[in-house]
This record gives sequence, structure tokens and C-alpha cells, in this order.
Amino acid sequence: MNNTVTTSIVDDVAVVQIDNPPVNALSHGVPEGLMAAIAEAEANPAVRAIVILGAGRTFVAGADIKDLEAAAWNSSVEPPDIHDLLARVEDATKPVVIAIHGTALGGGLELAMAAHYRVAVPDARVGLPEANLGIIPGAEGTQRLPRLVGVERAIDMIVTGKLFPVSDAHEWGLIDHIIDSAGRSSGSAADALRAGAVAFAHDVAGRGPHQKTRERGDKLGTPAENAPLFEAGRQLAKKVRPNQTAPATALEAIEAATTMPFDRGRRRERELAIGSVRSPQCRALVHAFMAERAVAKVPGVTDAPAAANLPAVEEVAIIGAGTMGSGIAMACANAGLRVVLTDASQERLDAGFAALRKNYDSSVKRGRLTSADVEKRLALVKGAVGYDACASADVVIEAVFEQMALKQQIFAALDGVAKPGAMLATNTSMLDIDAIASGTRRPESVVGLHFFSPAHVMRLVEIVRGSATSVATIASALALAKKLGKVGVVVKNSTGFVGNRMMLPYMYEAQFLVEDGATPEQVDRVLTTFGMAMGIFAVDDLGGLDVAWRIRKELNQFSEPGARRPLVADALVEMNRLGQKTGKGWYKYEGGRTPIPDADTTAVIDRVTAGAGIRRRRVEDDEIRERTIYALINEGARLLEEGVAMRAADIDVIYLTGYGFPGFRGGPMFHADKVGLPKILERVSAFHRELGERWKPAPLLERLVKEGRTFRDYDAGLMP
Ligand code: T1G
Repeated sequence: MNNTVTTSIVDDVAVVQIDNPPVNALSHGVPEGLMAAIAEAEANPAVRAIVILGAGRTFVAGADIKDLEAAAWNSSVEPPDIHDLLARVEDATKPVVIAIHGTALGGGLELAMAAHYRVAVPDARVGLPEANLGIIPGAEGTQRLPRLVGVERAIDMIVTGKLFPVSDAHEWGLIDHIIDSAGRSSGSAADALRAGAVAFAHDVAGRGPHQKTRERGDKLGTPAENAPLFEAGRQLAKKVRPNQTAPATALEAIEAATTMPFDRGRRRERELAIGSVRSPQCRALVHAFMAERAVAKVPGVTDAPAAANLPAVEEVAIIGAGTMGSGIAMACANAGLRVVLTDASQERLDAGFAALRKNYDSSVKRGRLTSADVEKRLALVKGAVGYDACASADVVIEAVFEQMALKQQIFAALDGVAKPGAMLATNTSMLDIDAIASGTRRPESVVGLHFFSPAHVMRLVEIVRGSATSVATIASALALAKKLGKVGVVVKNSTGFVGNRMMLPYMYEAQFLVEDGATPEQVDRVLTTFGMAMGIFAVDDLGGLDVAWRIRKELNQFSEPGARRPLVADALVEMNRLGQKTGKGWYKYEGGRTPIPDADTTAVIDRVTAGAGIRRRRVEDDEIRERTIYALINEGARLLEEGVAMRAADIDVIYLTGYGFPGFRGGPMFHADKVGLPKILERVSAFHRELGERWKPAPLLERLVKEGRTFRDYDAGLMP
């Protein structure tokens, strides 16, 4: 028998354990092993019931994503199919009980639904997150889930792809019994689950008949009852997964469950599932999933001896209680870390705490946290005026405004205060880390931690490696990001690092398009239709037009002879149209956050462009899409070549988690591969001829086209 599945006999119950680390995916012989174990248990007269559980941290997290990836890229590879296993479980002659801890996800929950009973520990979670990967539950999940929880709930679970606590799942009838080990005085949680599941199995063995989910129809409703539910599902899909194809496909499969006998329904599901696996969106979303995990592995850092023995982080000090500082404080407190929030005056500190309190209050209002949670978290945050309170911190994060002299002064002062070995981080979004580090005698401890606003929400942290930053410091920064539930991406020191350096040409190209004849709302519509979470002009209004204005000054941008300089943005700033905070920017705002096109902006554009002798023309949507997105890609290729970004996939993760790039396109570099690098180069070269030097093709782009390679190939070459 294969070694990912083993059976032990406890009383009259066969306990079948899946052990396929890290997450017990249904690969490496697990399905075959389970079938063999069931056959053996059936044949054993001493066994009256079967329990299936997972070893290690979790029950089964689904099909193996690597198998899925192989099928997505290669149409001669069949997507994972566990129908035989599911039938074997459901038709077992002895009752099968699935015992869940950690998570039962995707194929894992589908396996559980084929069993006769499901039990779980109280902190386990369940879900069908396939839509996150651009596919539909393809192991009969769209057929069994509505039978167990009803059509409405099934639609919600499958379209949102969310994970749900077992308390909810129990209420809906998806979980039969919660094993509460609160009363147990000894033994591990795993022992409690095993003992509880065996007791449950022993109990049901004497009863019967044992319900087969596929034979149930009591919750499937009638066509007339279901029609509005499917309509609501389509609306939900539009809202939570705009532009994604999998939710509509999943709805079709669920509909099949309600109109066809089980066997025909599951065949229909299989057809639809295969179609979804072969879709470009699946490839992109699987790439995004893998890339997000790959960024946590940095050659030379996470595999270095220094990474094996990192000091624990328990206390974080934050310098600067402004928007970023208080947001970072919240992110740390949410992760259970002690926080010292500091600023130069009591007044500013009070304002920081007020902001913290306000953010927490809104989490309570939205039902995300209870008041008790909030009090517990707020109790972790202490305030202090001045740097002295940073002395006991394991990590100090500077989050004052972007002024080099001030930052250098802070780091020099920290040198005398921070404990030896403490990480000294700066939250700068633009400034030179090496220059900041030059003020201390311990530049090896200095690192950039570029959080994104709002810092307690946004998942991205760019981890900026200065020329002196030690391997241990980078590894600690990665570990801290993970602890905060964030995605840390290591990049090299360079103006704007990766994210903002790509953002500027993208943003300015959008502004040139407006000066050439488009409108802010047209550009934003093209970008959101492409899938960006927000249009660039709405983003600029949100962040404040003065931010880029200051950068233009500080970096002395557009100083090269012949460089085209954006004109309208300066004019708007001069009129104090700074965006949402002044009620007007590229758009106007009438009390809320909704951008409203403004005739005054049009007048400014007309005036400024006329003054500069620009003859405005009709600009087509295609031109907008190409000039904005290809500007991102061309700059991304430069960053790769310069080694500021290590892998094209790192750039993708940065754009997916920090800049609202649509997951179903896999990130800018993945998207470039999909469009085809020759086509991108052709357009970039044409823009270079028409629009000037800013469009000079990145040498790496030219090289890859010449060699017939993609960015994905480039990454593969780097990481054998
Ligand atoms: N297959 C293979 N590897 C997986 C995996 C999976 N399903 N899930 C996670 N991993 C790896 C991951 O790459 C990482 O590897 C390690 O496990 C830890 O993951 C038929 C076809 C389970 C909640 O979508 O949501 O079933 O980097 O860093 O934060 O209809 O992983 O260590 O080498 O994320 O504790 C549906 C996806 C599959 C679940 C754990 N299932 N996974 O989170 O750790 S499709 C999913 C997760 C399917 C059926 C269809 C999370 C997690 P490495 P991690 P974590």
C-alpha cells in the first residue's frame, strides 16, 4: 500500500489517515490509497465504520494545484478526476465519517461531501475556493453542495469562494457534528479529533441507513423558486468577481444539479470544469497563486543559514503616528504584536490614536470584529512621545513624511536608542534606502518596509534591500510580513522601487492621453474595463495630486531635453484641486467618494493644452489601453534587467496585491506573455517613433523577442 494513506484500527473503527504534506492535496497516490483503504476496511469483519482524517496541519486543501497547472497549460493532460474515489466513498458498505481540522477546501470538501457524515473541530473552516483559481468545483461539488445546504447558500459559497467557520457549516447541515474538546483535560487537538470521530463513527455504525448525498433532493427547490436565486447569483458574481468567467460557469453547473438526475448533472459539471481549467483565466489565477507563494522564497536569503535562526519579533515601535504609522500599528496589533506608537508631540500622538480607534470602530460596525476583539488589540498599543520608547522594540518602523534630512536624523538617533540587532525599517515609498542608512553605524539592520495605504488592509509590503542590508535582516523582514498576514516581496533599492517606478510612466502616459484628447473618465473606463480595481485618475484623486507633484519636484523629473512634461496636473495643483481631500481634482466629489466628471476639469485641459499648442484629437480606447498597460510592461522589463525585481512573477505579485491589477490577467508581465512579446515590442517601438524617447523599448524586451522567449521562460531560467 502507498505511504500517503495509512490505516489503524481503533475499537471497531478503521481510522484512515492521509499524510501528504504540506496540505494533504489529493495527489501522490492519495485517491488510490483511500480506495484501497476502504476496500480493506469493508473486507475486515472487525470494522463497522470508517473515519478519514488528515495528518499534520490540515485536512485536505483540495486537488494538487501543480496537477491543475499542468492541465491548464497542456491540453493533453487531463484535469484531476476523483469521480471513482467519490463513488467508492459514497457506496462504501460501511459508514464513512470525514473528520476535519484546519481546512477542508475544494476537492477536500468535495471528498467530505461524498461521505455519509462529516465531523469537525470548532476552529476548522470549509470552502470551495475554486473560483479563486479561475475554475469551478469539478469533483461533484456543484452537485452535492446544493443538496446539502440548498441552492441559495451553495451559490453564495461557490461564487464568493470564501472560507466559512464550521459553526456556520453545522447550522447549514454541511457538518453533522462539532467535536468540542473543551472539556478534555489532556492530549493534543489531533487526539481529540481522532477520539471524537471514532466515538461518533462507533455511534452511527449501529444505526442506518446512511444517507448518500447524491440521493438527496429535498433542498434542490423548483425551477420557479430557483430562477431568482440564479439571477441574484449572477449579480453577485458581477459584483465580487467582475470580468471573471468561472462564476457564471459554476452557476450553470449548479443549475444542472437542480434540473438533472445526479449522474447527468455530474457529467455536465465535468464538461464545464474541463472548459474552465483550459481557460486563460485559470492559467493567470494559478500563476498568481503560485507566484504569491514563490515570493516568500528568496534564493540566498530564505535558504541561508542566517534564516534558520531568526530572533522572535514580539514588539514593534513605530515612529510617526500619521495615516501610515497608525495603519501599520493596527496591522501589527491585529497580528498580536505589542506596539509602541511614537511621535514628536502628544497632540500628534492623540490624533494617531484617534485614527486607530476610528478604524477599529468601523471594523466593528462592519461586523468584522467584536468590541471585545478591539479592546484586546488596542490594549497591545502603547503611545509615547520621542524615540526613547523604541529601546525595547525588536523592530522599529519609521513612518514620517518623505523628507530625507528628517529620516536621516531619525536613523542617527535610533542608533543610540534601539537595542542591538533590532531591525531598523523605513516606510519610505520613494527615497534612497542607502542614503537613509548612511546615518547609522548599523546599515546592515536597515531595510525598507514599504507598506501601502491603508496599511491595515493592503496586503503588499515591498521589502527593500539596501546595499548593506544583511541577509538576516531581509529574512526577518519576510518573516514579519508573513506574521502580519501580508505578502512581502524583496526588491532592490532604486527610486520608487518596483511598484512606484512602474506606476509613474503609467500615470503620466494616462495624463498625456488626456492632453492628447481623451478625458479622465474615458481613460478610467478603459482601465476598469481591462480589470483594474480603479482608474488611474480616481487613484490620483484618492492619494492626492500633490503627492506626484512633490515627486516631480524632488526627483527633478522630465528634465531631460525634449522630454514631454505633464501640464494639466500642475495646473490642477496650482488651483488647489488636490483630489478627494479638497473635494476636487481630476473629478469632483459631492460629499462622497464617487468621482464625478467635472466640466471645470475639461476647461482646464482645454486651456492648458491650447496654451501649449497641443491639437487635441479623438483618442480610441485601444490606444489608451496600449499606451497605459504597455508603459507598465516596458518599465517592468527594465526593472527586471536591472535586477531591481528578481523575477517577472515578483512584479506580478506587486501589481496584483498592491496596485489593483486584475488577478484574472495574472499581473502585467504575465499579461505581456499572453498578448505576445513580439506584439508588445512592435507597439512599443511604434510609440517610440511617434511619441519620443520615453518609449524606448527595454533591452530585455528586445532580447526576449529575439530569442523567442517569454517572461515566464526568463523566470524559469533564473530558477531551475
Ligand atoms: N495543492 C498543492 N499545494 C498546495 C495547495 C494545493 N491545493 N494548497 C496549498 N499548497 C501549498 C502551497 O503552495 C505552499 O507550498 C504550502 O502548501 C502552504 O500554503 C477538484 C480542482 C490551504 C489555506 O484552492 O488556500 O480542488 O510554498 O503558504 O497560508 O474541484 O494554501 O510551502 O511550497 O498558502 O497556511 C482548491 C488553496 C484546489 C486551496 C493554507 N484548493 N490553498 O494556507 O499556507 S482546486 C485551494 C490555500 C480543486 C477540485 C479542484 C492555502 C491554505 P510551499 P500557504 P497557508
